[in-house]
Amino acid sequence: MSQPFVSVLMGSDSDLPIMEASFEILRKFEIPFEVKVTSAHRTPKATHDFVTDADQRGCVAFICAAGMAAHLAGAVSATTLKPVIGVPINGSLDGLDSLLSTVQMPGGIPVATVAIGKAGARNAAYLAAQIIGVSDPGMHQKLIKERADNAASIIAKDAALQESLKK
Ligand code: RP5
Repeated sequence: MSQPFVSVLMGSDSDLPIMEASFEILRKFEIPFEVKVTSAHRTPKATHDFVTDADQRGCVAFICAAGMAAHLAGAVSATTLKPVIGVPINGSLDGLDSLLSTVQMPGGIPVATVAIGKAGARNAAYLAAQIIGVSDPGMHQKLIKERADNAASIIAKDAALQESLKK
């Protein structure tokens, strides 16, 4: 891919149902992306090689989803200077294990950690869009419209609620 793109990495295919929420937002913003199942623990060398290659091919940001002792985002951040967004997957302990494993990085090797589960998967894609939007005015405009649409939908929900309460 010569266009800037986002790489979405998952520790296992069991993370896929959650990460579909990320793909949906990336598609909405027309951001090219690739998806790879690769594990910090089970395939460490393949993960390193994939990230190095994606980095050289022009990946602008990595989204890394993993559950349990979730070290994928941290391992990716250790391999690249591109922004790394970590999505904690709720595979066990309500996702608290993966949240702490993802967020508690030592100074100098950052992982931008989002919420556990689907909300995090969605926000990872929004954050990637915002990273692209810093230098892409078209993406910036799309984000402005998205925020306005989001606000309009909440206002509409409130209006519907107020109507239903009158009955
Ligand atoms: C993590 O272990 C994966 O990201 C997944 O969330 C979890 C369980 O993996 P599977 O046993 O379902 O392959 O590395």
